[in-house]
Amino acid sequence: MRKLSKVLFAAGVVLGVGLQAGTVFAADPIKIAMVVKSSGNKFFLAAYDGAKEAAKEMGNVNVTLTGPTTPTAEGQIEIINSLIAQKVSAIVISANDPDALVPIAKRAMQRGIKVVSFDSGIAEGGRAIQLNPSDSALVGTKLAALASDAAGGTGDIAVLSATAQATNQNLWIGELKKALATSQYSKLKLVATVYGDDQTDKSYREAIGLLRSHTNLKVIVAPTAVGITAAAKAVADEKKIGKVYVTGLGLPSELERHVANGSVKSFAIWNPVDLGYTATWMAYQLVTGNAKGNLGEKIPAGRMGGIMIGPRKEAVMSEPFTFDSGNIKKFATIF
Ligand code: RAM
Repeated sequence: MRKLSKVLFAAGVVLGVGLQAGTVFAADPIKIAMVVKSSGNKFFLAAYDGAKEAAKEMGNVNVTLTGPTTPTAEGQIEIINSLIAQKVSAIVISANDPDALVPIAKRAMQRGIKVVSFDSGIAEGGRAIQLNPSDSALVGTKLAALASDAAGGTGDIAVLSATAQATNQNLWIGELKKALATSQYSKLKLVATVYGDDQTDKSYREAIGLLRSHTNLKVIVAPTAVGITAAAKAVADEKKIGKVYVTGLGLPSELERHVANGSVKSFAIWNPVDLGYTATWMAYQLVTGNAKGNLGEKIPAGRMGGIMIGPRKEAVMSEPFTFDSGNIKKFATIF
C-alpha cells in the first residue's frame, strides 16, 4: 500500500495534476484510531469489535485500538499527541474528562483530524460529534428504577462510580439524583458516592468499604461495567447475598455468574458493539466528506441507518435494555 501510494504520488507530481502532500489516495488506507478510557476494559473491547466490523464494511480503512493503562486524561493526551504525529485521519474517543482533553483535541482538529467522541464525551469545542449510547435522563431514571426494584422500594443505597471526572458517569449520576428527588423514590436514601476509577481492585475495595461502613445498605448502584462486577464480587465475599444487591450498568458476559448467585437481580446496558460500530461509521463519513456533523444532519451509519445530529452536536442511540436471569444467557455470549 505504502509503496503504491508513493508511486501514485510521484506520478501525480510528474503529471503535474496539483496533488499535495497528505492527499489521501485510493490505495492509502484511512486510519481511524479508537481511543478508550483504559485498556483491558471489556466494554471497550466490545466497542472495538463494532469498530472492526464497520471498517470491514468500509473497505480501505485501518482501525486501531489504544487507551492508557489507567483511565486518566493525561494518558489520553499523550496518546492523542502520538496520533497527531502519526497523521491519523480520525480519532474516535471515549473521554476521561470533558474539559481537559479540549486543547489537544482542538490541536488534532486543526491538523485536519476528525474527532468523534462516543460513550463519554469531550465538551463541544473539542470534537465534531458526541455519540451518546442513550439519553442521559433515561439512564438516570433507569438506574433509579433498578435500585428501587433491588431495594424493594425503600432503604439506603450508594453509588460506586468510575472516575470522578468521567463525563458519562457524572451525567448519569446527576440524572439519578434528579430521579431520586421525585416522590416516586422518596423512600430511597442515597447515603454515599464513591469512585473505583474503573479499576477492578479499587472498585472492589470501595465496595467493601461501603458494605462495612453502611450496615443498613440495601443496594450498590454502579453505572460502570468495571465497578458493577467488582461490587458483585464484594457482596458475595462479604456474605451479603440476599441482604445487599448490586445493580447499574454492566456486561451480560461479566455478570452472568453474579446474577446466578443472587448478588445482582437485574441491571441495564446498551449494545457496546453497535456503539463502537456507529461511532466509527460517523468518523468515516466526516473523513470522506459525506457528512459535516451539522445540527439536523442524518449521518449514514451502515446497518444502524441514519443517525441524527441534535443540539450541541450530540447524537443519541437507543434506550438502556434491562437484563436479569430470564434473558442474560442469550446475550452473555455477545458482549
Ligand atoms: C465502563 C466505562 C464506560 C461505560 C460503561 C457502562 O466500562 O466507564 O464508559 O459506558 O462502563
